[in-house]
Amino acid sequence: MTPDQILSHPPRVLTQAQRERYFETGYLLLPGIVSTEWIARLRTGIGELVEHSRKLTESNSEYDLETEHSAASPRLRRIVNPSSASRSVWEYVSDAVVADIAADLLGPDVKFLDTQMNFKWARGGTEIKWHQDITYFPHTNYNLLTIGTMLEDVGPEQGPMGVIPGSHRGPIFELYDKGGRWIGTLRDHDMATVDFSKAAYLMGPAGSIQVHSCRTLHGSAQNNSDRSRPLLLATYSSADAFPYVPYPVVSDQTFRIVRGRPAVRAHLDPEPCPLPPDWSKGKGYQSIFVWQQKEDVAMTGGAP
Ligand SMILES: O=C(O)CCC(=O)C(=O)O
Repeated sequence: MTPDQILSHPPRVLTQAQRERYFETGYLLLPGIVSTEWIARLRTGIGELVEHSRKLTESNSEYDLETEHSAASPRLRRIVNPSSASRSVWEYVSDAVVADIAADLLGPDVKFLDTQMNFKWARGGTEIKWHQDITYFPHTNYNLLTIGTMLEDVGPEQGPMGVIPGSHRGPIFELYDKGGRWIGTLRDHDMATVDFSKAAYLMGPAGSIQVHSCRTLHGSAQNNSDRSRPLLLATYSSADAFPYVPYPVVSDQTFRIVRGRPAVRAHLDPEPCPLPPDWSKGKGYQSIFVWQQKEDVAMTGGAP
């Protein structure tokens, strides 16, 4: 669907002006839109998963731990697909305001892809370097987005996520170094082409929502403040977008239709997208942090 086709459907929760702004800028910030009841449920659900992490001494496919993590003092970078482990998180992302926002921006037929719980723990929570999400999971079209729910207040010193307005209409960058090694972030010479003075930083009280298009350039700094910045991210596509390489973090919820109906045809956008490594090979997909921080074996891409 084109933006005009999406906008021709009546909205569920957003105003027409908010929808138009999203298509214009590639992002949206909705301060304090989620109810305090939902935020309390999500904090409880995520808190239970953090409790579970006390038993872990190293990262696994679901829990990405900071090196300082311990049973006495958990420190997590991320939980992968917390919606698989927490009923509250799944009910929230599949049947609450976030799914309606996705329908307002993707069209009435919406497919759920994954959730990521990014903690950005107080006093050192890791930087996320600049990238576009679509290069991690190319689809037949670009109607994909990620919705972040702020579980705590987010201010400038906590490493809020920054976006480059309008970058969703610009080039899609390759995320390999010159040796063909996946780095999951822009190369220096591509970074030099971006005007970072235009960055908008997404902040607000707990219960605020941020949305970014899969093509929008974004990143966030290390959190050196005394307050963590837990951000629950949910990624969706229009039902007629299909991945043409293995999706990085599949759960039994991935590809479920959460609004409207399944597509009977794929929508094909003619603009090609750079390919990620083959996530079905080797150790497969681990975490955005692993490659950006150069912590593990190289994944390479390009022709087989
Ligand atoms: O948590 C953030 O600040 C950025 C999230 C992000 O870009 C990602 O997880 O891919």
